[in-house]
Amino acid sequence: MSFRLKLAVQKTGRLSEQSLKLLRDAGLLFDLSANILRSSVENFPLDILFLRDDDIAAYVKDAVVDIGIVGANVVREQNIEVKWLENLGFGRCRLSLAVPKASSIKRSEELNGLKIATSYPSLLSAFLKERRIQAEIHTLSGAVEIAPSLGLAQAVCDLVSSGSTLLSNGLRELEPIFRSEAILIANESKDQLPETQRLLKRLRSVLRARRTKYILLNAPNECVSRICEILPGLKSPSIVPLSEPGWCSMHSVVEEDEFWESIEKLEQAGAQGILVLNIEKVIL
Ligand code: PRT
Ligand code: ZN
Repeated sequence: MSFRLKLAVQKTGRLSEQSLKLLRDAGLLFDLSANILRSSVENFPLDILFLRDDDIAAYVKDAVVDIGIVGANVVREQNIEVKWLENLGFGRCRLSLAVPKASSIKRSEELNGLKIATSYPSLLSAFLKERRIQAEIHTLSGAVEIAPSLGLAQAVCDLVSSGSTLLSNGLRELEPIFRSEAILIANESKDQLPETQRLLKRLRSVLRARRTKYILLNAPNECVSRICEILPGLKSPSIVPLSEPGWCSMHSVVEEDEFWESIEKLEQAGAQGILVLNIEKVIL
């Protein structure tokens, strides 16, 4: 039987939906049903395995699977040696220190001598060591936010995305100690496999497309050089003459953030009828 790459994704949780969407956006066809633990991709030599997020990095390291999608926070906390192939742009969160709202503590250094509850003892311990803060770590496997109200700790260190969980538990964020997102990891001897590289290329084309927009605008010929300076494309913009004499249409691919910053400048430079379109894939 020919070789099939094995990819682990989270079975049910915050990364599941977006992980599968990324694979589908990359053109992979596979079936899903409620209790399925493995699915074969029809149009690529890939099997997807559905696992608990805590197990994924270890399975990748032990070559039970070749690659995996998991939060950077989990990989760093477990300190497992795997190849970090790509940041995937979803599952963003931060591991933050927080204290009760009424606390007078304003800076992390003031946690000296106190007890901090967390499910991330390794990341927290590294942070405390670096800052020379001598605090006691109280490790909990979940429901960290209620530790101060139960008298178990004076502070917590937990994942935050919107901040509403901290708020509803009467906590105030002090400082982020680690910023995380979903990442693609590989076994150290599997990252250079042709199948891994082919899949990575496909995923990167989707990720790049998600970050970029296709821009079309009209401009008088005399404004073109100024607009080119404002509108840095992947390469240089395409310029097509319009039927109206002295005018042209300019097309370019730009990072969305960059574009919003430049839009006023583009109008001031003479751009008109600006269209912004989504891109499906960017192959470089
Ligand atoms: O069952 P399994 O073990 O697979 O899943 P799990 O329950 O351990 O993990 P899950 O699904 O909760 O999270 C998977 C990954 O999602 C994490 O490892 C992070 O990389 C990422 N992620 C992104 C988050 C959050 N955002 C997040 N907000 N993981 C957890 N949270 C929790 C946080 O712990 C806190 O309880 O959400 C709460 C805070 O959210 P806000 O929006 O109120 O700030
Ligand atoms: Zn978990």
